Amino acid sequence: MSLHEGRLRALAAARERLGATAPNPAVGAAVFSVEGEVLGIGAHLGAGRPHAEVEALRTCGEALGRAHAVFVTLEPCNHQGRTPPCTAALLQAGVRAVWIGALDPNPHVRGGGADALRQAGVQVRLMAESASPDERRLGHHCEDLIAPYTHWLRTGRPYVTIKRVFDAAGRMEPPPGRKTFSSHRLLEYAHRLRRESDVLLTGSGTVLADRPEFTVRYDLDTRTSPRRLSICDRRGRVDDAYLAGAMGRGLLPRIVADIEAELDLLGAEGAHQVLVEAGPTLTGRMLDRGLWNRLVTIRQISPEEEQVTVERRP
Ligand code: AOF
Ligand code: ZN
Repeated sequence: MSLHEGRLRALAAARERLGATAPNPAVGAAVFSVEGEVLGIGAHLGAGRPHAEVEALRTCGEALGRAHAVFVTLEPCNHQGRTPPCTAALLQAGVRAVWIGALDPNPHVRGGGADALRQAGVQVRLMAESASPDERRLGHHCEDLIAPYTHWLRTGRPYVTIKRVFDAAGRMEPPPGRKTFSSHRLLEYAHRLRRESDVLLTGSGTVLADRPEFTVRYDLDTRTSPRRLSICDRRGRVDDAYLAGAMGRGLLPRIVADIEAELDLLGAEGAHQVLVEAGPTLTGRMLDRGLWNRLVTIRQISPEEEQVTVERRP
């Protein structure tokens, strides 16, 4: 495996954890020997659990003595939080070079980990500043990976992804009796969007019309808390049986009157990413009020063909 492939595997390991680490970011790391052999790969499992670097060093096992360089998607922390500083763990393992995918946007951390490593004589390289196009691209992927975390730190609110589906006639609601996609690829994509979110947000209209299950297939057994399901229901129309059913499926439902107040509350609770799966009324209201960061539009062109477009709010 090449150095670059090893780094991509660290990025993939981090992506697997999206939606399971809040209020911490998803982070992945890879450990290399001086010859560039991959000795270990690890990811941060969630708040209160070991950081990615520590996990990656642990998976080296007996090869740990040969650890020479570490790639980490996020700048190693230099502070005592719920876990000890990663900079110390890297130094203790005898690591001589650290490649950083993205600086930590946390203002209390940013640059501190990189500086501490440099001061200890470790060669530190930021992917964003690399002369290699592959490394700069990797840096951008690492920044994209933490976009919800960065947004949450900056605004105190979660990053909002709106998913909307148009049928072949351009109507936004799914046709009666058809709640799901025909294409396996799209169904998987829709489930991945749910899995990567800390919160699912919908409206009473959708609940009453479709009684959606909001299950998250391919979920991680490492998630430590149930996923929040926020339901905008100003008129109190959603029945207790639906809420009880949602709890039975491992969701944590909450009836919401005011979307903006709910985004503030979710941010205060540490949620980084919200996925909106709602009907035209709530979706339209959130778009009109600019309460979104990413808009995923799925058009069903024919029963066999669907088209996906993704827009990001500048
Ligand atoms: C890393 N590696 O894998 C992660 C980092 O309370 P703690 O100890 O878990 O620290 C949380 C903070 O550490 C978090 O806000 C972020 O700045 C950083 N996350 N850092 O070196 C990791 N998850
Ligand atoms: Zn750390």
